[in-house]
This record gives sequence, structure tokens and C-alpha cells, in this order.
Amino acid sequence: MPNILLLGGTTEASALARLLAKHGVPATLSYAGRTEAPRAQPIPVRVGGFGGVEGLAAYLRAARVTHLVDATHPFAATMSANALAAAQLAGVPLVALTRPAWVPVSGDRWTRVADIRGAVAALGGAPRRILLALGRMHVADFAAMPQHHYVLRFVDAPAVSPILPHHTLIVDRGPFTPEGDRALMEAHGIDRVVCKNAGGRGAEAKLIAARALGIPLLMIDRPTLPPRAEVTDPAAVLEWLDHTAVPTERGV
Ligand code: 3Y8
Ligand code: NAP
Repeated sequence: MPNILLLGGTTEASALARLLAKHGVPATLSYAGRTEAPRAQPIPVRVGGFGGVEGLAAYLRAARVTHLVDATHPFAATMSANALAAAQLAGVPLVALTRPAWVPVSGDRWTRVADIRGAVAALGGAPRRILLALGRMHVADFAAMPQHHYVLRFVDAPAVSPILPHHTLIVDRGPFTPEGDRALMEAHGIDRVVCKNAGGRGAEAKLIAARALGIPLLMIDRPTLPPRAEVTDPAAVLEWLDHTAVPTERGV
């Protein structure tokens, strides 16, 4: 009998959870616990870190997980690297459910940067009004460029006010809509957007809105991940499960 551990936190992970529930496949979705009220799921949920590679390998063994699906965000590089290592340690097959990186289309005014530091460096010069659509974890890096007015969007209200001297804080969770993001950019007079190359549709709205308004966008490239089996469609995970035998009990 299969027993899936699904590392979640993305639109695709939630879509797969619905599919697994529909097919009655025993599965648990795992959140890190970064948000106050993560989306309810149709399968059992666990919340919190595992305690690194060893902790996850121990969890896989103790919970008799037969298949590990890494459906975390492309920027959750530590989790993805740990998942691969723990799966190998525990002898559990792993597949990643990810989404293709966005590529610029006509009308886009992208400047690509390698990482958050590159984005900060690219924001030198005259004061601008910047939509910093990166969530909460990287805001402090932009204190190096205090001349700008930043419009921030967090999932939850922060305990302390962000340290950027000029900022507007919006508390909202996605998925977002192009209409909503366009209205936001117009209302705040945005003249730059900064975002991660998350891919997928749940965060794409700001790209579409920036394109429509002709606003330049700083696109942060994804961290490189170790090679692993990858699919980009939740249904492909079901096929993978069918073709990946449940590891037999290792003889003792
Ligand atoms: C805790 C689970 C679902 C999944 C929804 C997707 C879409 C909406 C867009 C913007 C960009 C950002 C951020 C974003 C999006 C989806 C998806 C996605 C970007 C939740 C969720 C968790 C998180 C964690 C959170 C991070 C933050 C990043 C906000 C739930 C809502 C900016 C990434 O406050 C914090 O500490 C937030 C941290 C990691 C990145 C950061 O650096 O702040 N996601 N987001 C997951 C866990 O605990 O394991 O609460 O329901 C999930 C989603 N966020 O099922 O509907 O599929 O990507 N999430 C980015 O792309 O740049 C917002 O504002 O335009
Ligand atoms: P990360 O930096 O790669 O991981 C840091 C640590 O958080 C991991 O080592 C692990 O702790 C714990 N962790 C991460 N994801 C987990 C999960 N799904 N279940 C249990 N523990 C998890 O991760 P992150 O970038 O902070 O992402 C955290 C969560 O937010 C993930 O679910 C991710 O899919 C989601 N998310 C992230 C982004 C983003 O921009 N990074 C965007 C959207 C959604 P231990 O070492 O203790 O096991």
C-alpha cells in the first residue's frame, strides 16, 4: 500500500493533494509552518521542519513513507536538497513537482539578476516606487537602498514594522489576479517590480500587470538545484506512482 509524503506550500502541491484525495491514495501534506493559517487540505497535514536531512530520513522510515513528492517552491532550495538526500538515505523514491521558469514575452521589460543581492545592487540611483513582491523573508536586504518607496506584500501581518524607511505594507495571500495587481500598481504609482522567477500561475499576475503597464521588472533567477526526477503536472505524479513500485521491506 502506497504512503505518500507531499512537501507542499505551492499551488501545484495543493492541486496534487486534491488529486490524491480524489483517488483515495494515502498521503500527508507537509508545511514548514511559515504562515499563520495555511490553506486547508483534503488530506492529512503536518506542520514544521523535520530537523534537516537526518530528521527527514528518520521521518520517512518511522512513517513508512513509500514515495516522497517534493512540490515545494523553486526557491525552497534547502528543503529540496534535503529531500533528495533524505530520500536516498531512506531508500524512498522521490519526484519533484515543479513549474517551468517564466520566460519573457514581447512587451516584457525584464532585467534578470542572479539572486537577491543582485536585485538590491540593480536598484541603485534615483528614488523609485518599487513593488517588492518577494514576501517577508528578504526585505531586510533592501535596507541598503533606502531611497526608494517600497510596496511590500506579506502573507501575514508582521510582528514588527519592516525596517525600510519608506514603505507601504499590504497583507494578502495569492493566488493573485492580473486585474488586481494592475490596480495595485496604478494605485501606488509603481515604476519598478522586483520578483522571483517562481513560475506557475499563482504568482504570474504581477508579470502580466507590469507588461500591460510597461513597467520594468527585475527578475531574480532561481537557485540551482541538484538533478532529480521532475514533472510539471500533478497528473504526471499519479503516473509516476503507478510506475514506481512500493519499495519492499528491506530484509533484516
Ligand atoms: C507557507 C501556504 C496554495 C499555494 C499558494 C505559488 C502561489 C500563492 C505567490 C507576490 C508573490 C512569495 C510568497 C508567494 C506565492 C502561492 C502559494 C505563493 C509569493 C503560501 C503558504 C506558505 C507560503 C510561504 C511564503 C514565503 C514567501 C512566499 C509570499 C499557505 C501562502 C513572495 C514567493 O511570511 C513568510 O515568511 C512567507 C514566506 C516563503 C517568500 C518570502 O521570502 O517571504 N511563500 N506561501 C508554506 C509552508 O509553511 O510550508 O499559507 O497556504 C503558499 C503560496 N504562496 O496552496 O494556494 O504556488 O507559488 N508566496 C514568490 O513567489 O516570490 C507572493 O506577492 O506576488
Ligand atoms: P527552505 O528555505 O528551502 O527550507 C528551510 C527549512 O524549512 C527546511 O530545511 C525545513 O526545515 C523547513 N521546510 C521547508 N519547507 C518545508 C515543508 N514543506 N515541510 C516541512 N518543513 C519544511 O524553504 P522556504 O523557502 O522557507 O519555504 C518554506 C515553505 O514555503 C515551503 O513549503 C515552500 O514550498 C513555501 N514557499 C516558499 C517560497 C519561497 O519563495 N521560498 C514561495 C512560496 C512558497 P528542517 O531542515 O528542519 O527540515
